[in-house]
Amino acid sequence: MTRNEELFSRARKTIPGGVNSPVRAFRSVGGAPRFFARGEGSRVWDADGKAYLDYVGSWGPLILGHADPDTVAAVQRVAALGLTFGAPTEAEVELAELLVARVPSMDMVRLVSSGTEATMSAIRLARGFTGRDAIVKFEGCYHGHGDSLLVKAGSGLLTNLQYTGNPSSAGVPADLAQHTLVLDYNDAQGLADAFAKHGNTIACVIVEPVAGNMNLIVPKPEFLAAMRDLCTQHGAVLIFDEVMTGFRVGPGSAQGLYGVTPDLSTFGKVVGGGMPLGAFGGRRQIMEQIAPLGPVYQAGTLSGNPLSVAAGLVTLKKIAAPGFHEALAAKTRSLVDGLAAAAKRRGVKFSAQSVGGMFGVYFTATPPTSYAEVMASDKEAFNRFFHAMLDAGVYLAPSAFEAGFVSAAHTDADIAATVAAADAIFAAG
Ligand code: KE4
Repeated sequence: MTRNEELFSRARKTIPGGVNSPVRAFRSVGGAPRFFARGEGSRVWDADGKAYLDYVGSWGPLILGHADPDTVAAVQRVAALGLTFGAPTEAEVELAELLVARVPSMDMVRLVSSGTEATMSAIRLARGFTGRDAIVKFEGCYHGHGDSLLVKAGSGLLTNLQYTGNPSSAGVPADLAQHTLVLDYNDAQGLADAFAKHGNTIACVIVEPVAGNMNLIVPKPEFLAAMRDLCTQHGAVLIFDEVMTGFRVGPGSAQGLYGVTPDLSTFGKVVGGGMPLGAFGGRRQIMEQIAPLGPVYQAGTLSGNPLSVAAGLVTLKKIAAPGFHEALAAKTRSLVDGLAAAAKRRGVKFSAQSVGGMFGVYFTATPPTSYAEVMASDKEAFNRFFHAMLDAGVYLAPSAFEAGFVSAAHTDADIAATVAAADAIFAAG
């Protein structure tokens, strides 16, 4: 057995599925997950000492790459001053001011410890603000594992495919799930029809402004615009779940890229620079409903903890450098263009696309634009490609239903080596 296999066998004795998050388990691609021992820049090393070019980047946070020296130094410096206080600190105010400055739709923001906490809190806030119970989400979108959002959700629930019921997960009471309306992503007419029927009962619409949890799906221009208009018309709160897209698809996140202003936004991943941090924020009138100011309770022992805040501040400052996002987007585009060109040259039915520093690869002739099209893609072909790339030292997301991520640490040589590995695999058929 390899060290990875030994560790996986040992892990399964005490951790359900041997992992602390289902998508890590390789259940849809098969085989033993890689246990990583070290990361540096664009690379990770597994328990057997094998190196991989990493295109998961811990599912998005590592926009600067692994063990960014400035981020690590900031965490080390701050850790020596105390790990947590359970009391306000100046750095939290600095981070809140930075987030509010970078996200014009946010007058105020609350720091939490994960994307799930951010979306769960934003949903409760929308319900408290409107006094309504119904929420709208889209099939294949994943917003963390809060009960109301585990309805036809994406990410690990699609990967494992046993969770595509309604609700997606056991343990979610039917009388809670009934308040979650699930519509089709990119179907503006379907959204309009839902509002026509349920308009005055809908507390909020929550959407991934670029979907990344059913692989990458780009929003149709009219989809987000219609959502904004319908929420305004019916007094519903529009929530952009930017946990994945935040500061990933551009300096203004997805709302800046598409020019649509949500009422609330949620963040995670990049804003913590690899440490546990999430955030939700929006219009002052809504945010002032949050405790201790208002009647909507929300709390957290480690919310805004010094180490996560330090990592977040360094990361957000570094990615604000002139040209950072343009360079990241160009590098990511060179990856997807290179992969698509190699597949075309070798006659393989394959497509790929990117938005900023995130990308999708598909074993379909053209990139899917809907959940149904994603589900029609050739999952087995992806799984074979995944393992062949893994053997070649390239670590893609271990699921056909996840997006990939490029970091500033990926070099042109890394991209070229990745394309060359794919070309050899496509050539081998
Ligand atoms: P976390 O609670 O995992 O920090 O964030 C939940 C979340 C919320 N919203 C969006 C748009 C997200 O993509 C996520 C988490 N993304 C997955 C990857 N697709 C996290 C990986 C995992 O579950 O282990």
